[in-house]
Amino acid sequence: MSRPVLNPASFFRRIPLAPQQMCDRRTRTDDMIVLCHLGVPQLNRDEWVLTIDGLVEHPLTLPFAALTRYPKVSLTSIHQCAGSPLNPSEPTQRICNVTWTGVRLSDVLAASRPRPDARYIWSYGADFGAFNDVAVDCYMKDLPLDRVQPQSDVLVAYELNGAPLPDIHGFPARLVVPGFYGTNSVKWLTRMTLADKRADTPFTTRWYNDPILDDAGVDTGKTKPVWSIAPQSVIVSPAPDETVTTAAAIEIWGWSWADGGVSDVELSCDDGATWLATTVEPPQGREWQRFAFLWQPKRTGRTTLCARARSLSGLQQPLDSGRNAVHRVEVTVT
Ligand SMILES: Nc1nc2c(c(=O)[nH]1)N[C@H]1C(S)=C(S)[C@@H](COP(=O)(O)O)O[C@H]1N2
Ligand SMILES: [Mo]
Repeated sequence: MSRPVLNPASFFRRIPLAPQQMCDRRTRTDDMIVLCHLGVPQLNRDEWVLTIDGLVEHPLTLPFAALTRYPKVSLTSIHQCAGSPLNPSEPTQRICNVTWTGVRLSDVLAASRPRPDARYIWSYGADFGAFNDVAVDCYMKDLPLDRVQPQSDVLVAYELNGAPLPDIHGFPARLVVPGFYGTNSVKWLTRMTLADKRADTPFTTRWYNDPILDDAGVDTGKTKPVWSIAPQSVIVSPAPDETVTTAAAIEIWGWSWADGGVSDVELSCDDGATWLATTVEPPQGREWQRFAFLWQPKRTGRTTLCARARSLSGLQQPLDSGRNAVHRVEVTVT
């Protein structure tokens, strides 16, 4: 395929809603994160094809109409940008909760008959160019084949919130890996290659890799890919700098999420000195979970609210370091 036109032709992004604006359970498409490292390829759905090759018995070349003949599935999932790969431990809250529709990648892969030695899927986007002065032939990520067992919820998606994918979100089709950071959900998907090892490209082995620390917190010199979403939470209400009174109890609420779901969220109304249990919704598929706490403020003055989530797998949100560090909201009590 000849190279598509990119418009915009280089890095383009939109930061999503601030936590106090995340009032709706499902995020409107116009309020979502947009993150395009290399620009936005302008693709024609009638010319687009998805190639499946590498360690497969039966390579496939699927035009859009052939892709959509696989059973159609929809799911609502958190979709989170891990933050800038140039500043990976900066805490961010680039999160939304949206509905994707498409086909199961496992159904497509079954038709290609992966060979027993296939362990990873390398996914290629149609975008190309330079990011941070490093030239690449395309955006590319890899995924363990284990994540794509039969009936897995990894999708090749062609709709977002019930409408065709907008061009900035990957038109005409993209990968969606629910529970993994957004960086893994390759937009403008054109090729998937099955391989017996990880892909050695800037987006797979250089950027989007976190240092592995030992039990004492010391860097081991090894890294791990930014795949599974760590537990995190945001306080939606009250908003920063809001004034509350000792005269009435108010509801403090927000969203919590983690790959595999959240088991509990604790809240502190004194900047982490003491923690209280909140009421958290049970996990519903891949969606974020609302937590709430009825707070009766007692002392007047400035105070800091913070929430910390724990995943069902037992990980807890760190107080101060890392992309998922707790979100703090300062309010005034009168
Ligand atoms: N082809 C391609 N896919 C991509 C990217 C990209 O630059 N090119 N950015 C990734 C990153 S870092 C994120 S957070 C998500 C953002 O998806 P969205 O813009 O549809 O919200 O897309 C991912 N997929
Ligand atoms: Mo991202």
